[in-house]
Order: sequence, then structure tokens, then C-alpha cells
Amino acid sequence: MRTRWMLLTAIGIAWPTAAWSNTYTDNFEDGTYAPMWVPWSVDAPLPIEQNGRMEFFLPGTSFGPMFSTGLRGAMRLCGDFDVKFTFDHPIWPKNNGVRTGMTLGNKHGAYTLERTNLGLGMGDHVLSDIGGSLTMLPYGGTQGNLRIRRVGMEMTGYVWNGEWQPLGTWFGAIGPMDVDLWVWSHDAYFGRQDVLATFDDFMAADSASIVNGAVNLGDYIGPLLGQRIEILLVQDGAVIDSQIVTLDEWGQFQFATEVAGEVRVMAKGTHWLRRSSPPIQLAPNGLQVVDFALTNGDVDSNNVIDSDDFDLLVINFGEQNFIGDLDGNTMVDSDDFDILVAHFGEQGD
Ligand SMILES: [Ca+2]
Ligand SMILES: [Ca+2]
Ligand SMILES: [Ca+2]
Ligand SMILES: [Ca+2]
Repeated sequence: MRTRWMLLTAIGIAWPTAAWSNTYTDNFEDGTYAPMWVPWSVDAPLPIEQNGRMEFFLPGTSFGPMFSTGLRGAMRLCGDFDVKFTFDHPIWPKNNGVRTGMTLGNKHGAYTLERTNLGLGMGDHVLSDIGGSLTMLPYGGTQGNLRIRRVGMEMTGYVWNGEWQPLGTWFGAIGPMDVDLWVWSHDAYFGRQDVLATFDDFMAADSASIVNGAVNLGDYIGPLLGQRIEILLVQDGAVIDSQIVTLDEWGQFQFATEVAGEVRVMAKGTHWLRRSSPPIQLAPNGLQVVDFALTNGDVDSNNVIDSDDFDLLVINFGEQNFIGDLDGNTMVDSDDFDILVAHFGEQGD
């Protein structure tokens, strides 16, 4: 994951070479969704990875106020970043009224960079849509390259046109960004013809600060893989980022954040008490390692081991039930009782 990624290879211009903390690439070659994507759809077929690319098909019979299909990135892009991909739309009739492209967004807003047929005789364009503020450029080709780059708080879309031509800049684009590659249309402009839009050669790189480490789940013999840990980043007494990480089979985790400066990382497992790391320094492109040892016994997950936890354990005693199964042997039994008693009265950070 921590590889160096050289900016601009085959279609390069003279932007400086950069080192990035995180890179995400997908050439869509193996016919299955990579873990970095979550496919979704609304009144449309799911995208299909085939023919060495990701294919988004909208049948001409589609209808509705908004039908769409896409890939949601499992990652969040942090800090400065650069994202690009190619498109090739092999079935793209005139006046089809289909929008295709990428949206980067969060609770503060969104930037959509599209290769779009507007329908209703309004033609083919690439278009940047920043919260409804549109910049359009006529674009006849069904193939091409799109890119969005953020430097500081300025996020700019580009289309490859012999060089990277900027389309529109979102000033004040702050915060980690979710990524969607998607295709959509609407009854008001859909051309009622089959459309096949495809994307390929996705590359994203960002300057996140990376934190990784391992969690020792106390008094636990069950599988570590997939255990969910709530992470809080605390700076000057305030929680400034929160994330859920899942452990691998060895109890290791990794997450990316835009937070910089001195923080404490706090970790809590489903029925373990929250623990804080010592202060650590985060910086863009930085890497920090923090490990945690968590205390078992907080059945109701309120960060205290007390009589409420005891009551829950008693209610479920003897059952094959994860509520109260503290040691992960699948049964709520006397071993779990012993764990609770050993830590009774303890409180998390
Ligand atoms: Ca490919
Ligand atoms: Ca794949
Ligand atoms: Ca509790
Ligand atoms: Ca048990």
C-alpha cells in the first residue's frame, strides 16, 4: 500500500513528481470487483467488470426520476490528491441523455466531472458540476481521460485534450472525499436507447497521514479477522475524526486521515473498553504506528464494566449468542463470567 507513485506517465506534462502516502489503482482486468469498490445501483443493472474494464449498461427500457449505477470507493481521499481514469463508451447513440463520470464529495459538497450527453438535442460535453455551478466544453469523442486534482483546498477537474485542460475549480474543497464512478440518467432527458459506458485505468493517490498498528483483544480466543474497532482521534480534548476499522487475521489495522498535529488515538472494541494511545504526531504523507491492548468485559459497550453487563450476561447465560460471549468460544458460559468478574468496576479512557 505504501508505494511511491510517479505522476503522469504516458500522458504526462510537467507537473512535479510527487510521493504519495496512499495509492489506489484498478485496471479492471480480472472480472471481479476489487475490494476498493462497493458496486451499487438505483433502478439499473449493477456495473460488470468484464472485457478488461468496468462496464455500466443502461437499457433503453430504463425509466424513473433517477436511475443510476456505480462504484463507490471504499477509500476516502485525504489531503492533496490526484485521481484519473479513462472512459470508452462503445454504445453511445445520439441524444441518449446519459451522464457518466466521477463524483468526489463529502458533507461539505461535491464535485462531479462528467462525460455527458445532455439529451434533448443539446449534445455531447465534458462538464464540471460544482454544487450546481456548471462549466461545459463540447466533446464529441466517446473515449478520453478525466482527472480531478486537489491542492490545498482547490479541487480542479481536467479533460485530456492534447494536454490537461482545466474545467472548473472548487475553492474551499475541504475534508476527506468519497469517490463514486457512476452513470446516470432521468426520464426528463433519457433517450430510451441502450447505452454502454465503460471506465478503465483508475488511479488515485493522496497525501493522507497513515496510522497502523495492532489491537490485542484481551481474553479472547475467537477470530480477529473482521473485528470492528471504533477509532477516535482526539486533539485538545475534542474528537476531530472518527472511523471504524476492521482487523485482519493478526489483529492489525490501518486507516488514513487528514488530521495533522499532535493527537491521541483511542480504540474501542465491541465488548472491550476504550483505550487511548500516548500523544503521537500526524503529518501529511506520514506514517505512525500505535498498538492497543483492550480490556474485555463491556457487554453493553458503554465503556464501563458494571452490573448492567453482568445482567446481560446472566440473561444470555448458556446460550449460543454473541451477546455475552466475551471470550469468543461461541457460548455464553462460566469463562465469560470469569472475565467479567476479573475486570468488574473497570472503566475505559
Ligand atoms: Ca483494463
Ligand atoms: Ca477486478
Ligand atoms: Ca458496560
Ligand atoms: Ca464464551
